[in-house]
Formats: sequence, C-alpha cells, structure tokens
Amino acid sequence: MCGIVGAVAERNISAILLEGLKRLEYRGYDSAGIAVLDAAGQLQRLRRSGKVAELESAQRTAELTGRLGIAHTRWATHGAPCERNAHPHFSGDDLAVVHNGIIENHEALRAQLKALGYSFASDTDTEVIVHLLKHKLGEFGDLTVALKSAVKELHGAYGLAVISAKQPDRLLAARSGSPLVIGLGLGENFLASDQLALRQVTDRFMYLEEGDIAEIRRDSVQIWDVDGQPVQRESVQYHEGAEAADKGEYRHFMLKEIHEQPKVVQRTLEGRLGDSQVLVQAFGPQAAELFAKVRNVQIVACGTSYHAGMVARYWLEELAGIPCQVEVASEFRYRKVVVQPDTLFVTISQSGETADTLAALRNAKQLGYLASLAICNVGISSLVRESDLCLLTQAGPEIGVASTKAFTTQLVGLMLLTLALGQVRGTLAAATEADLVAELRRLPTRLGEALAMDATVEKIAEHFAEKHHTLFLGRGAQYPVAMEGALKLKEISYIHAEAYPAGELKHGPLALVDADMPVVTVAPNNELLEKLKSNLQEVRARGGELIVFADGAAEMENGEGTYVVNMPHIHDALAPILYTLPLQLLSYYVAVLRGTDVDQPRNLAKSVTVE
Ligand code: HGA
Repeated sequence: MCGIVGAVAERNISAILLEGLKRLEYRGYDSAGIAVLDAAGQLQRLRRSGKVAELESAQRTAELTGRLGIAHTRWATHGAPCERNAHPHFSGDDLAVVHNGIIENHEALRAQLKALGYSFASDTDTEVIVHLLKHKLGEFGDLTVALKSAVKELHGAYGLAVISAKQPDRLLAARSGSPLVIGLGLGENFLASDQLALRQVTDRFMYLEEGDIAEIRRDSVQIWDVDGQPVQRESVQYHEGAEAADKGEYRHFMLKEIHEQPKVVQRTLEGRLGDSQVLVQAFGPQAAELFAKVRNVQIVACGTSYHAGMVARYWLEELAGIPCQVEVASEFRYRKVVVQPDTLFVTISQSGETADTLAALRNAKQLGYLASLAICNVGISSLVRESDLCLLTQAGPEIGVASTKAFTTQLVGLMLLTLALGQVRGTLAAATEADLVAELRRLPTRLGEALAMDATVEKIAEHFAEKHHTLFLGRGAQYPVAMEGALKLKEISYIHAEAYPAGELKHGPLALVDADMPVVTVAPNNELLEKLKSNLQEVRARGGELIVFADGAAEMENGEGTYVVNMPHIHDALAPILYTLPLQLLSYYVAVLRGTDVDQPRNLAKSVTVE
C-alpha cells in the first residue's frame, strides 16, 4: 500500500527519494510527498495529490536539495486523498514523519495533544505521531529517546521514518506491523518499505523486525529490539532481480508478468520434484512428520489468493483425500471457529504482509491447529516468519496491481502441497503422483503455448470494449478460475463481471442474459464437459454471446455468437493453471481498449497491509 523511502548521505538525495517512490508507486498512489533538510538547516517539503509524476514535475520547479530526507506515496486510510493529508507530516517546522499503517488510538491521542496546545493541519491518523514525538522531544531532548518513548503510546500498525532539523545527523525508523528495510551504502544509508525502492543505490539490506527502532546515520546503523535492547540484524546481499521494476519491451508490467509465467512456474518447481515424486522436504525439515498427522486442511487467504485456495480444495479432496475448507481471511479472523483435530492451517499471500491474512494466522495460533503453512512470494515477510512451514512461490516481484504470475505460482505451490500430503499419508497412488510430476515438468511449455494465443485473445477482447456486464462460468475446479477471470476484468477494465458455477446459471443469473451480456466459459475436456455444453446452449437460446476457451478435443465449434478458442491439451488436474492465462490476457486487452490504467487501477493497491 503506502511506500516509504528515506536517505542520509553526503550527496543530494532528492532524486534518489523520487526514484524510490516511483518504484514503490505500484503499492498505493493517491498522493506523494518529500521532505529534505536543505543546506541552511531548514526542512523543506513538497507534496502533491495524484501520482509521483505530479510531485516530480513540481520538484523540477522547486528544486529541493538536501542530504537527509524522507518521502512517501500514500493510499489514504484516514482523511481524503488530498495534498493537505499527504505525508510527510510536520510538527512545527523542524520535525517530519512519514507513516505506513493505521494508528488505532489516533482519536484519543489527538484529543490529548490538542489539550496540550498542538494544532492539526490534516485529517490523518499519522499526524498524531509527529506531534506526540515533538512533545516527547521536549521532554527528553534526544530524538531517538523520544521516538522510543512515543511508540509505546501508539496502538495499531506502523512503519515510520522520521527526520528532525535539530538532529540532522540521523534518520530514524520504527517498525510494528508494517515492513521496513535499511539499505546499506558506502558512507550513506537508506530506508524503505520495500527493498525494490533502493535497488538503484545498493544491493545490501538489513530488515527490521517487529518492534525494532533504528537510528540510521551516514556511517552507522544502530537497532534496538522490542524490549529496547540493542540488537544486530543480519545483512543480506541480493545479486539478481534489480531489473524487476523495469517494463522491458512490454507496454505494461501486467503484460510482462503474464508472459513471465512459464519462467517463474519453472522456478517454483525447481528443486521440488524428484524423479517421480514431490520432494516433501521442500516444505521444511519437519514437513514429513507433520504432514503424516494431517487429517484436515483449512485454507485462509484474500482476493486472488483466495481463488487459488478454492482451486486447491478440489485438488486436496480429489487427489489427497483430505477434507478442506477455504475462507476469506477478513471473515475467518472474526468468526468463532470450531477446529477439527489435526487440521493444517494454510495461508496464501503474494506479499506475506496482507493484514487480514496475518491477523487470521495470529488468531489461528491460539486455536489449536496442528501447524501453520504459508504459501508466499516474499521470503522475508511476516507471514513466512510467523508460520511453522512455508513454500516460497518464486514469482519474483509483481508490480502490476492485478495479480497474475503470483496466482499461477501459488497454484503450482498448492499442487505440490496436495501431492506431498497424498504421498506422506499414503492416500495418493504412486503412479498418479508420478504422472502428475511428469505433467508438472511439461507445464511451463504448455503455458508458453497458451501465451502464443495472445493475438487471438486480443481480437476477442473487442467484443467487450463497449459492454457493461459480463458473466464467467466454470464447473468444478474451473469455477474458481472463472471467479479469478471475473475479478481480473473488474479490477482493470472496471466492467462489472460475475462468476457462477455453470450449473447455477438457470437458478437466477440466466435472467440477465441477453445480447449485451457476453458469457465467458472455461471448458477443459473432462467429465463435466457435456453438462457444461448444455449450460452454454441455455445462454445461446437467450441471444447471449459466448466466448469459450476449450480443449481442442472438446469438439466445440465457432458458430453465430459463439467464439471458441482451442487450448493446448493438458492433464485435467493442471487445467486450472493453464486456463487462467487466456482470462488474464482477455482482461488485459479489454482494459487497454478501454484506456484504463492497467498497472495501477483506480482505488486499488498492491499489498493490502491495512484491515
Ligand atoms: N493511515 C495513513 C497511512 C495509510 C497507509 O499506510 N496506507 O497503506 C494515512 O491515511 O495517511
């Protein structure tokens, strides 16, 4: 969601801060701001509503320069997305703060601070932090000591960066519930909410942990843990992936990420497949022992990751014979859950910082689940750190807000889990596992074949450009694929799209079908095909236009109002992964035709780190 960048150096850091913001913009972007300490020792601030480009063009005129500074892209939670509410927030003219997260006791703090004479210039929860800090500074004199004391009074979630004109030698950071990473340079140091922002200046990073406070100077970094004890955090060096924030030859990150899927699926499989079996240790050293005890699976996730979980339910029950429940995290976390004995609690999240999913995991830990497992794309995330086991999806950084490669690699991870559980519990025949392992090895090639249909799908997109509503249909494990297809179309083209299990059509939604309501269907060649074909007849009989992605062997033909796209043949169990691709391409090309902001759709943000 929001992004933070900070720097303390001997050179002018304004351009570094702005470049960092651009790299973080995919996370949230209703306004942006920067504050630097200028040569005269004054804090200078520039803020703009809208995108970082607005701030950048303002900076061309204002020319803020300085060697110490902080910057922020905001995705509003408290107060409208306008310049007045954009970060950095100031107390007086010498103290500035940027904040990711939510301060839950902001109303009480605001009342206390007002009573102390502080006046507020914004409607944000964040502004209480800067005035509280100012107050503590008056009491303690030292900025670091003041911050340590101030955070004790904050309830909720925060990642903070702080600078003061009175102590211009340091950049301060505090983390609780919102990630922060220090970028280590030579004679200069940096701070960001995501290392991607800093790949332009360093490849050495130090991740802050929950409750940490850091004092970052040009030539030193000091960290205190949640108990106020000095700690050393390990530094890590990255060698590849710096190009991830670059669109390359593609017009949008989303298209680039769609086309990366054969490669990243290959990566997700690497080191996890034996000759004819899944390598159970890929889930961690204690996985085999734990998996042998599993009698149920509870999956919890949000958005696209929830759809991945829904597909996995079909797999777990059919292939591994394990009962499985799937629920959205925002519901699960507030429900009185009755836990079946020996249930494995599985979370799925691209970022591993999704607030609802993290909260669900934390609740689950009190409820007596057998163990927790995270399927996640970010190794150094809270979700991974707080789970007993994890499987990293290896999708690489995903910049497009609408998830694509994160979803398909999650599905691959969940298929590996299904096979591992079936293997360890003896519920999956060795021959079936060997068959599926061989199919998984062929999967990247099949995905490449599906993507070669790019131009065909682009043509079909023309049917949607003027439409306002669409239905997506699927049966069995293709129903969640239809849900994901509908979500993608909604997210980036703003066309209203609903997904139904095809058999439900006649129980209501058929009333909506007419010539203005295209119906998209995914139809692999499985035992549900004949039933699906009848459902499609029901649509044609009402004049509805049909777009069908079907296995070549399904023998479905183009006809009036029916457009069939023949898909490469694939093992039925892996069909949900393959059939996702044309639906991603379809929403992409519809969005391009409608001229929407594909990579940064309105009102949405990438990793949803607030409730
Ligand atoms: N609560 C702050 C920051 C919001 C945020 O972190 N969004 O992801 C605000 O509304 O400005």
